[in-house]
Amino acid sequence: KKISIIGVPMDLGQTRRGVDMGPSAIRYAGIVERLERLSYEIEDLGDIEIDRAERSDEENIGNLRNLKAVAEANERLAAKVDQVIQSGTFPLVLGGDHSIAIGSLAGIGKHYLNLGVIWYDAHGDLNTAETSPSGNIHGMPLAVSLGIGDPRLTNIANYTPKVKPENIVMIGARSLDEGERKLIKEKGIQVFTMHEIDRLGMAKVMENAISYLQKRGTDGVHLSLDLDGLDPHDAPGVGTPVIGGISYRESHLAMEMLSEAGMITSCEFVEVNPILDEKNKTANVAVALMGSLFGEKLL
Ligand code: DIR
Ligand code: MN
Ligand code: MN
Ligand code: MN
Repeated sequence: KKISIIGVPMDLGQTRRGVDMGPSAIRYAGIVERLERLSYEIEDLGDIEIDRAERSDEENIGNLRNLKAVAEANERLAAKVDQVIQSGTFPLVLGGDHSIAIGSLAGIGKHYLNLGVIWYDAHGDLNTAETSPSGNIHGMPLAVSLGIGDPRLTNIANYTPKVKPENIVMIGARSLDEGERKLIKEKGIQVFTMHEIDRLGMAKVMENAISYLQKRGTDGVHLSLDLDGLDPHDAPGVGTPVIGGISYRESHLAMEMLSEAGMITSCEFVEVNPILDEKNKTANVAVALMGSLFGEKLL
């Protein structure tokens, strides 16, 4: 059992500074020790290089902020993730803003015939340059991975799409833009919004999510966990907090159920912003959730 950690100090996919320090904050919160205690062998591959000098107005191409630098970093991330999977170890990617899911999925997708994706997030991340209210690429990675968007993003690692719409499950959505809602309906994406979590409870939602992906016959499942999926009370250190989110306890239950299902083959934890945080609370939450995901038990 070996896990390879890849840090991605990316903040160019949005405008709040500080999320580039997410990987450090998560390391300082003790991720390596936490997973070693579960008797994994941990290899920390360090950070992907981000060309932060590219942050300038000339880099906003159409409605795509910092397009070139985001695309280049994601190419590097895709190559690294690809390498990790080839070597037979589990890729654990630490963000950075959510635009890095483009590179993670580009590196992962080619290794599976029928990849599943769990998108744990307050948002849909299904925007394109045309539908985005912000121009922020961190609001676009799921659309990009479906092959929808600018070719400089959708063609990263030289293939597209990375995942099929019917193999995606979204959990925790409570802030969706109009174009995102349209895409969800058009593509038939499975969404468990906060309404379903309130109504059915997290246990039932996770049972349904897991059995949905099993019935789809997925041969691997990537977990993309945006810390803003949690309620800002439990995870305050995020750039786009949305009130009324998933609780700390519900999130632990979700991770424990994924661990029991034994279905997760890669994951990323993104949007931890230490500048906006309270004494590294959000990075600590991220590490605690990774503990549950990788099999920690109370007894
Ligand atoms: C918004 C915010 N939907 C956008 N998206 C965020 O800019 O596209 N995703 N924060 O995590
Ligand atoms: Mn997100
Ligand atoms: Mn989000
Ligand atoms: Mn969004």
